[in-house]
Amino acid sequence: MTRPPNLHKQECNVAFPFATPGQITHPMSTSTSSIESIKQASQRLRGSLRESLADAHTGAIRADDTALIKFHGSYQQDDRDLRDERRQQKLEPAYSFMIRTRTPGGVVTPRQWLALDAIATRYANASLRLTTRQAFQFHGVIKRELKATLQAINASLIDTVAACGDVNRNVLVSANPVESQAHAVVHDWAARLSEHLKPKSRAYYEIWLDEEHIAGGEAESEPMYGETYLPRKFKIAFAVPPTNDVDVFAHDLGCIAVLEDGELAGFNISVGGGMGASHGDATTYPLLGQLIGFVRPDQVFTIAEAVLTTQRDFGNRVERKRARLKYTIEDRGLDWFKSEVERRCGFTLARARPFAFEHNGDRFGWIDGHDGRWHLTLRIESGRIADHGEAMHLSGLREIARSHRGDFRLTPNQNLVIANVEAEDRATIDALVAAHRLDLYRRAGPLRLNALACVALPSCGLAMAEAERYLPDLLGKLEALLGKQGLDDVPIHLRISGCPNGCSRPYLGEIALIGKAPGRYNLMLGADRRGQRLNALHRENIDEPTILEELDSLFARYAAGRKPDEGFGDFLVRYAIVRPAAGIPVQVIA
Ligand code: SRM
Ligand code: SF4
Repeated sequence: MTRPPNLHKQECNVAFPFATPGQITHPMSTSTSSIESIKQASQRLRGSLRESLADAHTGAIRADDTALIKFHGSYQQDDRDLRDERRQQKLEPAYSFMIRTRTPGGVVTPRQWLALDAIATRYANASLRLTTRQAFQFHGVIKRELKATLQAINASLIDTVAACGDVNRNVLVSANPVESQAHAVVHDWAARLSEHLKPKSRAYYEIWLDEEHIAGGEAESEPMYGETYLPRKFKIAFAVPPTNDVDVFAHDLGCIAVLEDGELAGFNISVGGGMGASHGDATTYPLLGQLIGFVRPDQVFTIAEAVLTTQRDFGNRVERKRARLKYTIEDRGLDWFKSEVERRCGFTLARARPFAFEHNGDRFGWIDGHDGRWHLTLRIESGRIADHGEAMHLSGLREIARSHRGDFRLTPNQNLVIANVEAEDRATIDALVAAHRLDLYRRAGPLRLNALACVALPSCGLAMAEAERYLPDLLGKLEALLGKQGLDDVPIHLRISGCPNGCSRPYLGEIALIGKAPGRYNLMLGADRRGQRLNALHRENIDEPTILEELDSLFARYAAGRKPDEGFGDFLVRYAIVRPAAGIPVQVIA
């Protein structure tokens, strides 16, 4: 099996020796990364977190604990807007904690919504952030309230276990799983897999929920992960064609549902997708996952465990930047990887079955569930729910949650579905949506509806440029350019990330801006709208006037030369304005 050339990538010629399971070997160095030592010494993720939390002299936790707390679903951050000022005042940075939920497929009840809203208002910065992985994030929780916040989240029957860290993360599922019985079945498999792949350590329950301590952790074991867990994060998504809203090929493990006569026949399996890259480091690059075959539903736990443990045993534990599954497969070859996975599974994968994706966006507005229930997808810009001026989004959704009898579903595009609404409740919800200006989906054009932005400044410690805070302004300027060409109604997918790590999956945007420095971005172009072709670098390190000038001229060429229904990315590729690597064929026929 070979993959087409990837232009994001410059060659890395590191040859890995063959390791036996459990061995940690890498030719570049004989030492493991420091995070590996921290995990190893942590007594299964306990570290000195209790002591860190008890230390009232600082708003921070101990350095090693900053690595461990991620496994519990939290990151230590500091307000970057205040960094200089506080440095001048000789104060420590304004430390606070981001907390992320584990919510497989992003489904919560109205009661849970109200609890999350209350937590955001009481402990965080009065906003809920819907993520690209169907989770909620709270920002700005201070150390002395961290434990109470996690307790409140758990009291709502939502946890944050393994929401971050070197483990399997929140499992994505196509966001409209209520349209058919098979969608619901897929969701159920995903939720059960998420549970199955959770770490077994009781550290979380002891530290945050005061469960009795098991001395030294000896009595517990971590059979799937071992003492050092995975070399790096691991991500799974379940797609239900024809929608690829989960961007299934961006994940370490992708499960593409195959429905036959409306029933779930099984899943096509893709492996080795990932977005992360570092500027100027040619050994890191985004990659699409590759199909390795088909499994029945009852084989999905086995294949997931086999892929995960192969990565556990052969992933790079020295260079964290190359510790993702995509590089393990690049370095050892897909044929090797597939046979190792099959050996662990004890069965051979069947040939992948045909499937076709139509798009990777969300469908806004009301959708008929054809079972007497309706689903309303709202546009939530950058996934941020707060009250600002007339846009009283947090309050509005609180009001809706008070009367809603169905559930809420987060989409992998940072939007929100008010799902399972009885026909007679639609008018009430419509009125609340309009009263709180949650009706952007009615007012905005397709560029604004489909755009994604990562969090970036001020909370993200890795941001090099703005993303979420810049998006509304940028969209206004681009909408004006599109309007000039009569392209207002053409769906064009734009994604912006404050750095090359790719949290908004920007390498799958028809237009993407990747933060390089304050006010400066790399302009990437040419992905499709199905999540099946990566874009390519067009202009490097450019400022806003240059971005607008460049896109203005490309929009003009597109308006003049496009075929009916031809996407912007497809047009740019047809005209050889950008030359991305070949992607996954539109129709995949085994
Ligand atoms: Fe991400 C790190 C936010 C989805 C690739 N990501 C971060 C951190 C935690 C920064 C850090 O390490 O200090 C960001 C916190 C910002 C903040 O202040 O909240 C962050 N990532 C996000 C979210 C909130 C973006 C969003 O706007 O929705 C998403 C939360 C997902 C979730 O609920 O679990 C988020 N991150 C992604 C995705 C998209 C996806 O998974 O579908 C990717 C690309 C896919 C992938 O993993 O390949 C992604 N995040 C990264 C990376 C690069 C990983 C790599 O392979 O190199 C980092 C950096 C790292 O891990 O060292 C990162
Ligand atoms: Fe932060 Fe970079 Fe992720 Fe944006 S892409 S949230 S800047 S790590």
